[in-house]
Amino acid sequence: MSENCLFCRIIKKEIPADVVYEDDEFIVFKDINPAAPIHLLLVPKHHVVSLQDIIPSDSEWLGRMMSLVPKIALENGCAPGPSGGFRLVANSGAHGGQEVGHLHFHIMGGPRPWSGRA
Ligand code: DGP
Repeated sequence: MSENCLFCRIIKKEIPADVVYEDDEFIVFKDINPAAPIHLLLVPKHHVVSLQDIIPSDSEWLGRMMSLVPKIALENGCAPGPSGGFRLVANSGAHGGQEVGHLHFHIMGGPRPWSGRA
């Protein structure tokens, strides 16, 4: 946990969020500024700043995080199959457009049109 990290504070329930999924390792909540009809943030509970910090020994929990994506998307209204689907975005660092310095995946979906500029 990082004292001044916004997402660590959401994980600790110090700041409210619309949580749609939670387990021992991950939390998923609705983005406060949605760029699509469905816009969720999938966040590991331990503090990792961005994908730039990922090393090979992270592959197991990162694999579990990736494998949650389709389950979370489908359970929260993204339509299945080629006519449905979702967008997955991970902004990393300033040049990647990252604003919150705690690794998160944007999961966006719902009927088009929408910008998806997360
Ligand atoms: P990024 O630019 O990739 O770091 O995305 C950060 C996202 O976090 C952005 O889409 C807006 C969202 N966000 C920022 N502050 C809050 C908050 O307090 N609550 C929630 N639910 N989302 C937030």
